[in-house]
Amino acid sequence: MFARDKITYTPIDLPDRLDYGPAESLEAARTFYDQMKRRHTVRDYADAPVDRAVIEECIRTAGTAPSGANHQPWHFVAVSDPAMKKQIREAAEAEEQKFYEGGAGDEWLQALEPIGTNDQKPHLEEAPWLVVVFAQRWGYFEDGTRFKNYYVPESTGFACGFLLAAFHHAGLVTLTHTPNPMKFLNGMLDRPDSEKPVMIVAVGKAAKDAKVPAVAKIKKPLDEIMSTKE
Ligand code: IYR
Repeated sequence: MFARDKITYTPIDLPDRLDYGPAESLEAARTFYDQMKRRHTVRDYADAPVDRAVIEECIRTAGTAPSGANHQPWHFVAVSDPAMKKQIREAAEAEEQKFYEGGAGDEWLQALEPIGTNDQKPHLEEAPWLVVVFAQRWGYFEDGTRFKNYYVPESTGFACGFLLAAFHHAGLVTLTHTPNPMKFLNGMLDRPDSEKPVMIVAVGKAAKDAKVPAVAKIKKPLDEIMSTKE
């Protein structure tokens, strides 16, 4: 367990400094953009295994994300057991049926039409791994007393972003899935009540004939997402 109560502020020299000049910075920024713009959310998975070691390294990367007071309020459950994936699929589809039958409301369903989603989630069984991300609303000291976590949704959001980027960098594709409610995942995956499931990330190799919705290629131009005050 993370022994937070014994930690006091001790400044150390910034490790791992990258002393890029402006040209190198621009080159690195462009290279990374070029890499990240090739990430797509994919629902069609190849019937091919992915080594657990790859999943572990990507979750390690997610664990480097910044977090409120460095409490790292997250836990990742990596599931490859076919029986458990089937159970997760069935529970998720039961929730999604209610959503798509009208629970979502007309406006939401209309917004999803170009994405082509429905209540069927075969990828939850077909992807070789599901990584279920839990947010820890509070933690425990070694003596069992509780400590508060801060900026929990923001922190887990950062970790999820790092996770998706890491999987993409490793040549894998992902689908973020958020059935609502997701409480069934606590019981299924033996996680305590202090944790809230935030996302199921299906991950694997893309199927040969994988499709993505055309609309997913339309990204807002820079002048729409950025303004400057210089
Ligand atoms: N959770 C549902 C619905 C859904 C909602 C949004 I917002 C999306 O961008 C995609 C799907 C589902 O997974 O189908």
